[in-house]
Amino acid sequence: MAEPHEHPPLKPKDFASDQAVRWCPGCGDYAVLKTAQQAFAETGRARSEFAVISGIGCSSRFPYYLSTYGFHTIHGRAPSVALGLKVARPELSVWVITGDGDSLSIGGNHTIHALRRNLDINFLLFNNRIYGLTKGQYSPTSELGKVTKSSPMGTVDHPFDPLSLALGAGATFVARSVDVQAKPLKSVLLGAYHHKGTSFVEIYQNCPIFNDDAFAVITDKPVRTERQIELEHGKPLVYGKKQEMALVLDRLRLRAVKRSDVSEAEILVHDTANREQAFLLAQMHWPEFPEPMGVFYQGQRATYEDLLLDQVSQAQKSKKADLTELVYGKNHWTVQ
Ligand SMILES: Cc1ncc(C[n+]2csc(CCOP(=O)(O)OP(=O)(O)O)c2C)c(N)n1
Ligand code: SF4
Repeated sequence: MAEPHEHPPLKPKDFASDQAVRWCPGCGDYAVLKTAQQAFAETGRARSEFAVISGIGCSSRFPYYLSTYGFHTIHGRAPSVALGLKVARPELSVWVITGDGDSLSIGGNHTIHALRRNLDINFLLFNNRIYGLTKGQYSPTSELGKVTKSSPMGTVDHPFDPLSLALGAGATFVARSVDVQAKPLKSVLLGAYHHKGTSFVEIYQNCPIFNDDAFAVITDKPVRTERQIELEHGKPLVYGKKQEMALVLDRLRLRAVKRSDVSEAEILVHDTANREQAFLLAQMHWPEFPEPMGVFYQGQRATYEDLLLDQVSQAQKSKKADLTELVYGKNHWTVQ
């Protein structure tokens, strides 16, 4: 992440483009767009220092609506285009905008390798558990048994858990938020922006047309505090209307218990540096557990572009390039 350049402070509306936003009324993408514009303005960076890369899907229309640089690329390939751009222009703040179909189905391979490489990019996965743009087929995050146009008898597919996948692939910043919960979403987006390395943020996004209320059971206002748990580094993992519930570790397994049934010392404390704990948290789902929101894991390791660009500069210093020597090196032969 490069230092901000000098320029007058920008407002969220400065990040809005002149394009008419064409999502269905009530689509969760509107809320994410608004929050992203706020977060971008808060970074203090110029619009020309952002590049937003998307694949194909409703969510992938995002770059049109931001007054930044951007590409609307091909289905599932946004991570690869982002990689090329970040290596060529490492000073840019690069964001990948993708859907659950785009990044986990056709783009699954590109996604895992981007995460493994730890490029300094920010990956926003809009998870609505459906293919929105192609009108409602099931996706790799649709729940088992989901009835859709492409699975009239219910899916027989076991779904991906995107955050476990991201942790397993080696992402160094892994977080989750909800489209309409603007404050925590903005905080996660800013956390991703400031993190050096690949940030992976899953956003629970409502598609009212093809999969309405997919997350309502945990995102509806009246039930939110009982069914979500806010992750805060150094804070005990407690939740509920009166913070009366807690998480404890029992023989390497998480257990949700009444706070009054355990001592305070037994309650698990959130540690964003603890990857093993993050894996356990990523597998928590309602109704057995509350669903965690916020930063699950944040670690540090060298980024792909830094390692690669170091190597390039070392090679440039070491000797003069000789293409003939490279082509006719030790291992060549003549076919007669
Ligand atoms: C090579 C290719 N295969 C298939 C498609 C059809 N297609 C377009 S978008 C899409 C899935 C989009 O779903 P998701 O990524 O979840 O995004 P959403 O529209 O829900 O935001 C598919 C299969 C395509 N455009 N290109
Ligand atoms: S189909 Fe769903 S995801 Fe796509 S714009 Fe409409 S509401 Fe949004």
